[in-house]
Amino acid sequence: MRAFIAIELPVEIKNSLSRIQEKLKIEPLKINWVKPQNLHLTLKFLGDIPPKQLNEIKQIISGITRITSGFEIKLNTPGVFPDMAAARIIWIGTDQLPLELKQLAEQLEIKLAVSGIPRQEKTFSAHITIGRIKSLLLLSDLEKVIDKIKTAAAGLNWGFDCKKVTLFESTLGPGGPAYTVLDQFNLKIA
Ligand code: 3AM
Repeated sequence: MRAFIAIELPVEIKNSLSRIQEKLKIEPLKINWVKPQNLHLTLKFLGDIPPKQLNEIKQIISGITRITSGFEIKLNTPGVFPDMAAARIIWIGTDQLPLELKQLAEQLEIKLAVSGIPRQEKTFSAHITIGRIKSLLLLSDLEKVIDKIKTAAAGLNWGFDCKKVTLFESTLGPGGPAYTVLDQFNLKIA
């Protein structure tokens, strides 16, 4: 089964992001916008795991979340991966990475690697993917999209309290991925 670990978003944040996506859809650009119900902040992509390994993975997540305090995250900046010249992913993230979130992602990498889950080479970057670019955009079009996100986001309060971590199964289909909650893990009460 294909699985990943993520932070779910409050419905108000999903609605705000969805309204921004709607404003951008009027541009005739080849971008797949992530469905509002699928918006999340990935902590760790696990890849294809054998179902019999699921319990071991849950134990690891539980061991980490139990000793990591909940935190507040403020989403305050749009960005792209890998860079403006070759952008494939449009995201909203933060330039104020909470220490607990950084530690959570690092601990998951370290402890899951012991169980054979491949480590992510890139350093953790807290982001919510909102769109996937299907074919490269003109730099001027991309700049316009980013500016529109900044304008639409100005004045929005995107802070939220993160109190739990979710293990998702991702099923790929013709209409895009469908995510199912496999388990949830409470963070320590701060
Ligand atoms: O939240 P984002 O978009 O960063 O891109 C996928 C998504 O991350 C990522 O896992 C999250 C849930 O699907 N993902 C999918 N395939 C991946 C892979 N082979 C991957 N991350 C790393 N390697």
